[in-house]
Amino acid sequence: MKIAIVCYPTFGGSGVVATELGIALANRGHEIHFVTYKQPVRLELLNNRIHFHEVHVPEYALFHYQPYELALSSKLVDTVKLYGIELLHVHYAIPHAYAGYMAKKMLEEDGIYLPMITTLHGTDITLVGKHPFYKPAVTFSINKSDVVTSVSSSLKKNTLDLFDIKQDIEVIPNFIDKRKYSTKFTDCQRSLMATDEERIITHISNFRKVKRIPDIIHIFDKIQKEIPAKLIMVGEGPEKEGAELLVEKLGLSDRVVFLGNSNQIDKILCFSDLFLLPSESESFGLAALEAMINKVPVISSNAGGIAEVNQHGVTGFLSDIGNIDEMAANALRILRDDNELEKFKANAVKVAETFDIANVLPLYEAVYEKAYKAR
Ligand code: GMT
Repeated sequence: MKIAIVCYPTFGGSGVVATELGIALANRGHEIHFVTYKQPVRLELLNNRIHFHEVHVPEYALFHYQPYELALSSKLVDTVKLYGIELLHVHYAIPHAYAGYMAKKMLEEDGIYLPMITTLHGTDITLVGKHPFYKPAVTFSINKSDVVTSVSSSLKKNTLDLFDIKQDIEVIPNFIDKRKYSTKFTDCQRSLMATDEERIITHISNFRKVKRIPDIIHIFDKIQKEIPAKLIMVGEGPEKEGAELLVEKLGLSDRVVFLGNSNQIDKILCFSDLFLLPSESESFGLAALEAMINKVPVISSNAGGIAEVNQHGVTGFLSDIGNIDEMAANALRILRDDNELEKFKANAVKVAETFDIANVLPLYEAVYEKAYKAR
């Protein structure tokens, strides 16, 4: 099939999922066209099955806000006509489902019917989409999608609770490609980060408020008072500066490393002993799954869909949002004892493997088929 994928091209989970899905579909023989404002960060190789079409939004001084949705829907119309695209998959309702629907309607004027799949990722529903300013448009564009999928049961429930949805929502979980992890890194450079005695704790995110970055630092503070440890903070975002100040205030500067955004997270996770994800809200927690496939147990909150990934007492532990004492105590339960750590590491990878793309890709192909046949 010739499929256009619309996503945010950034380090955020929705962009990562959309990109990895596109690459996997191309490997299965589909022709994939990414349509977005920048080449997705995880997209390294373009070839005759993977194309990238940049949406340009010219700056015009009259506009207080430049009309990205308009440019995106026009680009979609052109791309569909030029390449004979048969199906549109938009990731993130805002504004992609809305722009996709406009493209659909414009194409219908020319007798072209383009089925549209919308995948909900979380923030488009739980944080931004439910705001009264956006709600009518988000409800409309979800209801006008030919197929709607959500990345967890928890997100499906939230969507049905928050919006007046007339559509079925199919849960298709996020995934990893276990083949990528089947050969062990031989260059896992742990010694660059910590001594043999130290445990390495990692957090990866876009440092937004929802990630509760100060909780991570306080949890780590409690851990390092009991055992030798280092904290590696990967990513960029609005909460980073405050986090650096907090680290300094708590006298932890020699134990906490801020690495910024990275395309090498597997290499960082490769030498990590524990992953922290105490988020306020998380539809799925792709970062936790990526940690688990790298044999890293997870200490997390029980927000949203995290419990569908991190299994309490098996791959790590879950606590109520903000319960940093319990999170630190559970982290120490895992980290203090080599045998316990090994047990959690083995469980983490075992559970992560159930999210292998080989199990998930057919689910997407089935919904594509369904939408295509119904056109
Ligand atoms: O929260 C993020 O890190 C980014 C955000 C996004 O919009 O890309 O992630 C959302 O989608 C991911 C992929 O489906 C999920 O794994 C994240 O849990 C979800 N974030 C939230 O729900 C806050």
